[in-house]
Amino acid sequence: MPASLCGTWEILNSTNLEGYMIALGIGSSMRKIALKLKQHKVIEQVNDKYVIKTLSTFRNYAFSFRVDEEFDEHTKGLDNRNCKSLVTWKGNRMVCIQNGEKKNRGWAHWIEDDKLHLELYCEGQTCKQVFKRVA
Ligand code: 1AG
Repeated sequence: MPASLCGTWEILNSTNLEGYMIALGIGSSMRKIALKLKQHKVIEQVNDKYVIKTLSTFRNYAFSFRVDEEFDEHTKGLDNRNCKSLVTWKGNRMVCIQNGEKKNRGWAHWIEDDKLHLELYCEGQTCKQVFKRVA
C-alpha cells in the first residue's frame, strides 16, 4: 500500500501554475488572483470514497470519486469545464486522467519525503506543487 495521502496539507512551492492556467484558458486577471493564493489540500477517505478539497481564501474546489471508477467532473470555479475523469493507482502515485475538451489533461499525487506532491498537466504545460503536512 502506498503512503496515505489523507490529511491536511499546506502549499510550500509551485512552479508553472501560470503556464497551466494559460493552457486552461484562464484570463489574466483571474490568473493574477490565483497566483497569489496560499492553497491548502484536504484529502479524506471514507471506505472506498475519496474527497479532495483545494481550499483558499478566494475560492474552494472539491470533488469526490472512487478509484478505478469513471466519474463526471465539473471544474466549477476553475475553468468550468466538464470532464470524464478516472483516478487509478500507478505504483505509489494516484493519477487522474481528465478526458474532455482539453487534450492531455490530468494530475498525479504522491508522497515523497513526507511531502505531498502534485503534478497538474494540460496540453503540454505542467504545474508542479509541493505541500507540507499540517494535520
Ligand atoms: C486541481 O487539483 C486544481 C486545483 O484540479 C486548483 C489548483 C490550481 C488552480 C488551477 C486552475 C486555476 C483556475 C482558475 C483560477 C481561479 C481560482 C483559483 C482557485 C484556486 C483554489 C481552488 C486537483 C488535484 C487533485 O489536487 O487534488
